[in-house]
Amino acid sequence: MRTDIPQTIYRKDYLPPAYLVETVELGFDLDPARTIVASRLTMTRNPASKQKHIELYGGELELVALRLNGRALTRRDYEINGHLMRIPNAPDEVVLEIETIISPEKNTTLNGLYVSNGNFFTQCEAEGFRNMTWFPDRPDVMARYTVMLRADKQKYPVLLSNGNLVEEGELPDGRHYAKWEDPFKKPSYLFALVAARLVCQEETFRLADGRDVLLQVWVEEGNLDKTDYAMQSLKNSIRWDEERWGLELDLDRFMIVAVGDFNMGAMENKGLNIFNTKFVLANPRVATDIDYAGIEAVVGHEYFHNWTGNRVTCRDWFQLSLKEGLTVFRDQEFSADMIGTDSGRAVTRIDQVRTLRQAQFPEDAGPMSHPVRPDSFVEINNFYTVTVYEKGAEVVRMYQTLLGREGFRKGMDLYFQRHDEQAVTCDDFRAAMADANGRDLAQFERWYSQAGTPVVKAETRYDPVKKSFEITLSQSCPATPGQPKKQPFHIPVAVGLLGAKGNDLPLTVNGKTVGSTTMVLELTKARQTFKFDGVLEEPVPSLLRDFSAPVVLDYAYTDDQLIHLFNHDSDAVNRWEAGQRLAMSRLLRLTKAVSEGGTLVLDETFIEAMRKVLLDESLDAAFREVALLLPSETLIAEQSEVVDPQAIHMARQFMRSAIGRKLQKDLIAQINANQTPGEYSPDAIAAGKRGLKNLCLAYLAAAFLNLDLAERQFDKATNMTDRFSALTSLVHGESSEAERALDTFYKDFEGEALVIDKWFALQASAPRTDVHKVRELMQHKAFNIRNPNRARSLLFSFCNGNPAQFDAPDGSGYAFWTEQVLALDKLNPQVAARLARALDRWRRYMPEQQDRMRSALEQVSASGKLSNDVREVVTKALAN
Ligand code: B3K
Ligand code: ZN
Repeated sequence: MRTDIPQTIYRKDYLPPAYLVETVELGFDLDPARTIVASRLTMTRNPASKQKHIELYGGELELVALRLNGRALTRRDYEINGHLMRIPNAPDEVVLEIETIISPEKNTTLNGLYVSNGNFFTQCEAEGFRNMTWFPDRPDVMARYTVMLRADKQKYPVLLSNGNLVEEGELPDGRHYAKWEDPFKKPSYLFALVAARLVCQEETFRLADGRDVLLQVWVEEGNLDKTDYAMQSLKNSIRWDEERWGLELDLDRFMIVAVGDFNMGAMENKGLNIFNTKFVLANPRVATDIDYAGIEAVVGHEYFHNWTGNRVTCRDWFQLSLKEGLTVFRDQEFSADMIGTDSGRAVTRIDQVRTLRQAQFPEDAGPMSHPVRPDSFVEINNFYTVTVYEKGAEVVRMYQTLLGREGFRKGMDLYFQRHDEQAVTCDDFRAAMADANGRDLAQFERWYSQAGTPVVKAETRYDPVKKSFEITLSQSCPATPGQPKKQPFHIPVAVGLLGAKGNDLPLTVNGKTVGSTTMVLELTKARQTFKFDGVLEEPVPSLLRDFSAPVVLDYAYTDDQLIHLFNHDSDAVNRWEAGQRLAMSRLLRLTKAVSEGGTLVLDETFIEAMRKVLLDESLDAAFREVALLLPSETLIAEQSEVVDPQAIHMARQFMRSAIGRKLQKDLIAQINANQTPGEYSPDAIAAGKRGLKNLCLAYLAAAFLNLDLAERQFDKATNMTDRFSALTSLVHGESSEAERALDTFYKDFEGEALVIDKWFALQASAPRTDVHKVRELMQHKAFNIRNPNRARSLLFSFCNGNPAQFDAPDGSGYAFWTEQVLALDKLNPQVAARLARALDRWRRYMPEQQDRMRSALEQVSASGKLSNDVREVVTKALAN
């Protein structure tokens, strides 16, 4: 851990590498305490560079030997400055041999080579490779790798790396070896090795071109009953990539390995994806519908990286969204296509919008706000954000909205044709889209360079004489750190017009009928007016259909208009959105009433709108569920002028219990109507029914009604979705059975780490759980702060998921946060920095609360020994 002032890296400073690496031969003599890493690099001077020195990066390494073209180098032959080694005056052709010693068992950062439950794993993105050996560890250095692994055969019977296994055999002293060769050039961040005691489910799978490939899912013994869904998802991903994009698996073998200690979801290492167990292991007993959906999405995501990320990679880390935004878009489309129905597709789209608003809009409005392609960073790991991922995916989606599906596919084809096996930029992607379609997408660049969430204000005017309808759109974008003024974006705004009967009106522009009842308006100026003719009645506009751009839409809808849209809009996203607007205006009013000690009332109009959608059998259960879900406390906070977390919580609880009380009969009827007896299946229809049923249960629990239903469901459930939902209702409904149920649940699943994570998370986010209770839970024998999943399940669930308690007026939550950020930072800076972001929005609170939050931030900042990761987050939070 460094204590010096962290250095900021700027995108504008990019220089091509001085040397290119042709081949990398790696040898690992694996030992938890002392692993010897030998590397042999063949390098050539890069004609595109003016620099003369070889530059290598290294972390905490013991350097044992360094030879250049056979000659041992002494300390006078190179300089080391922090993490950078320079070897001056090297010839054009170089063979560099390096030997280092590292101690994987001491590596608690889970970055580089580390030990988890006695097994070896690596994580190299973004800059973990340098924690094993000195290397030009940057994504634009792509090389061919050969890897020799040696380890004790008893303890580590399985030795895996990227590509193909070319040799294996015995060694003296009970050791063995395996040699792997990756036929493709790759950057170092895609390197991986696993040395472990694991078992696998495997299958041969035939690709579209007739080639047979070997697919494997590796897990610890005892988890083989939980690999089917990951395997099925992998096969679906391979097929889908062939069918939708014409992209085929380029290897003979593709492996997924699950590990219990992992900083994020999964990693797309070439041919050897390493996964958090959370996104591999599932059976009906231990996994919920949401877990199943997560596995499908993440298995897809990592697989799709094989083309978008691995075959075509990023020139530098500022271009991260080139691979992440695109790959999220691809996994979103995959999940939608797997459901297959229009309504299922709509629900997945609504989920994406919810995530964006819940997490990305606040990020875009806070101290860590950055463009999709950032201009600078201190610690790149802090930039694996919802902006780079989810907003990045929205940016990619907008190309498709502007160019059409076919046009977008043409752009993708051209992108691969031009850039296969290259390290490129977001501009290259945009150029491929533009050139393949003969379109000028120059202005579209601003989606990459300007941070902040644009606001699109709409004003409309109906002329009953001329039968015309005008929509005037104006755009603005709030200032963000370092960007006081913004230029207009190129924004696709999809619109439709609803008639009085709820039907879509035909659209006519300049005398020509538009072929569809939805039209994409292209807003490129600060203000533009679009005119529709032949509009025979005054319409209700349905604006930003399918959430066609990641913006805030500002339009003065009346309640009547919203109810009309909520009942009729053919665009499911806007139908849902109308309901959210109805709920939000009431939640804000209720919050104000709580703050000011006024009386709380909820109007019948709203209740009736909710009842109507609940009972509308023409709608899928999954849609009815999302339509009935209220905006979260975080979302209400984002819309409040000044955040009062306790008032927000009470207002929302009031609304939930009012729904429970007033719709009691209908909720019970829906619980009965949406049972899913028989064998469990995670498909969208069945999951949708469970989702709706369990939401009904939750509304009743919020009103402290019919808790016997939850009790019975908890005892009788045959799958985790129903069991855990019932448990949640018992805990949130403060049932006298809650404690018993929590105990039973713990005992039943004691050996299932992922289920115990749920057990912690539920308690951490329960309304009654205060900081004392969280501290008590930290003393539980199953709590372990070193395991990221466990830390997230308790600490993050409390700090991010229980605002009314975390933001307790006495500041106890912030004191706890300070302690935990500092404790985690000593072990795992990446995880610590994520937790550090819980105070990002401190400036939006009441002044006294702001003081408490600021002083917590200052306390962390004053700690001398901070990682760059946490340092960057708290410095930005405190900056003016
Ligand atoms: N590319 C990895 C994320 C790596 C995060 C490094 N801090 C997973 C993914 O997006 O697929
Ligand atoms: Zn990714």
